[in-house]
Amino acid sequence: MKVEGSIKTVILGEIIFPILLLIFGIYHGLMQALYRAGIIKDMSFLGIEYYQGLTLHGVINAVVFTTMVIVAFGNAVFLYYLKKPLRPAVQWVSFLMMVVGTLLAAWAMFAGKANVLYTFYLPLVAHPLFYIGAALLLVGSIVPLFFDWTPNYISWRREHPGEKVPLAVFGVFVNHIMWVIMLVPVVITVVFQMLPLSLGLVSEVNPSLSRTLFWAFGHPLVYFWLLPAYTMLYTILPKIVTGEGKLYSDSAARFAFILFIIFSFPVGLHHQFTEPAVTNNYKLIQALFTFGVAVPSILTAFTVAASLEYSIKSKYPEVKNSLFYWWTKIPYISLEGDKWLVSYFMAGLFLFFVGGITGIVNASYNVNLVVHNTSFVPGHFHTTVGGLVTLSLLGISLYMISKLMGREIRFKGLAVLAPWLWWQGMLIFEYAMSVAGLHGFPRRTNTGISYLNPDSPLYRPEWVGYAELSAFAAFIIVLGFIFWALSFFGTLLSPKVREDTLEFPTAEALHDEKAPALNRLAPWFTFSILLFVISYIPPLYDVTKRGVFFDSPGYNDKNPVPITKPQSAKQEEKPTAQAK
Ligand code: HAS
Repeated sequence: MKVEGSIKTVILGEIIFPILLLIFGIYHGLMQALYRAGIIKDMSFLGIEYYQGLTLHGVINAVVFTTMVIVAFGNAVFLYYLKKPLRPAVQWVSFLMMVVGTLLAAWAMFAGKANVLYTFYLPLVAHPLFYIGAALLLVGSIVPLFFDWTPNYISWRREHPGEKVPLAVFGVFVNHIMWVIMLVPVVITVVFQMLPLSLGLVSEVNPSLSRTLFWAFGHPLVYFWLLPAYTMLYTILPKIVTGEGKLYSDSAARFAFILFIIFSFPVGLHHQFTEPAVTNNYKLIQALFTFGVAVPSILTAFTVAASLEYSIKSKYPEVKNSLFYWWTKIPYISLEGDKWLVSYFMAGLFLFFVGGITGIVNASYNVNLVVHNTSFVPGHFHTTVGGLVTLSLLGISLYMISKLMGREIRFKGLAVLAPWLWWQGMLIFEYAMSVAGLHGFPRRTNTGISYLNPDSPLYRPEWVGYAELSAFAAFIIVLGFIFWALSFFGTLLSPKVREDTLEFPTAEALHDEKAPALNRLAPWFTFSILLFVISYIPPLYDVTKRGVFFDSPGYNDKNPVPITKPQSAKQEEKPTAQAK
């Protein structure tokens, strides 16, 4: 379909703007690996400090790039499948809010006034513009849901009574409603804790409360990143793998999305297993729910594998009776038509297999105590958000600009090799980080000037080899990104060769069962919100026992200990003074 001028500009902007920033994000990823391996032995490099670079790396890659491209994909999906126009005013407001917000936060980070990492919970404090910028980005990202997608969804359903809404729309819609719900706790901590502290309106805050509210957002956030990738795996991958492939079961896919609605929220405490303020029982309950949230991913693994098997075996009868040999017929490296995209999804799936296993390790309460705050955790998330999610978003970005701008994909060979370099690099990186993590190698630490420095009393020689291996892996990953970027910018700057259009290859379902319960969202969301609230009442009570908003002064990276005593400590001192 043809996309009207200004809507096309917005969708392209939502892809190109974050990708320009991503260049900085990826660069700072490489710098991290070099610092940690001791190849850069300093507190800063080219005027950017270690924690400043780490914040830029996390915020740009995991927050800005993902959010904006997910909105672009959502806009395109709603347009293409529902064939209903998007409103230019709504789209421009959303886009400009995201751009201005990102620029404000970027200023704070580049100026060194927001070295708070991408998990910006207290007691680290940033410049107010960092929070205002983040808020604009997040609010801008939900504007299309309220003013474009929901009205279009409702009117489509009215016009198509009894029909299932297209699966891609279902996935994107579910994901964005979840996004709005998960924003509530983080907005509370930003508005009532972070901003007042940052503006100097209060001198003390409660960091345990902030962490709990942050993680009530922070874990569902990972599914906000993941579900667009799953949407592509269910709709696009089975089709392009042979050109006429099918999705094995439509209901299995919808059921997986529904399970995410239920289980994505009551699990944030698995990031706080070591949080002293929360009672262990609640942590255990949320650990069990975390195993629940792995189920829709396992379901996805089976549905995607069954779709691939069915599609390949229908196209190549010679492998019909094989148990595993059909895997060799998947076009892992193909320049034919849209098959180049297969390499992004398959490389991503292979990485996610590892990411899933390490996620289960993290979730296993007592085992978490071995890996928490070690490099095992970044090992895990570079194969999830840095694996399947990033590869799917890079792939779909290149796909969308080539279609929307009427360009042929330039340097297609590089575009196909890019995800495999990324995969190889990430796999080595994951191995090095995980094994080192099991030996206690810490995360978020400039180890090159401390533990890996032979002149330091902290020197730990057993970590050196792993850190150097992860730096080597980082070079392979960056090479993969350079291949992708050459193709992306080559395509962007090449002349138009055909009509610009918006289209997504879409697999029909082999089993398209009628399952009306899976098509109604309201009951699932009601249940999910109830479960979310109930599962968080006891931990929130725990963390507010010593004061709701005021407990501890803020820290910053220049001053890692509080200057004044928390009010609760002062109150506890009073009886002692009286006793004297
Ligand atoms: Fe996680 C920490 C547990 C999934 C991202 N996670 C993080 C952090 C990030 C992150 C960014 O329980 C760090 C936060 C920070 O900075 O502190 N995570 C899980 C669990 C899952 C999980 C149980 N995480 C994700 C996804 C992410 C993500 C998805 C991003 C997109 N994670 C944790 C825990 C922590 C944590 C703890 C805290 C650790 C700590 O101590 O700080 C599950 O959802 C995973 C389920 C996935 C599967 C895999 C299914 C496999 C598929 C591939 C099939 C392949 C095929 C191809 C068909 C069960 C779908 C064939 C392939 C072959 C090889 C045959």
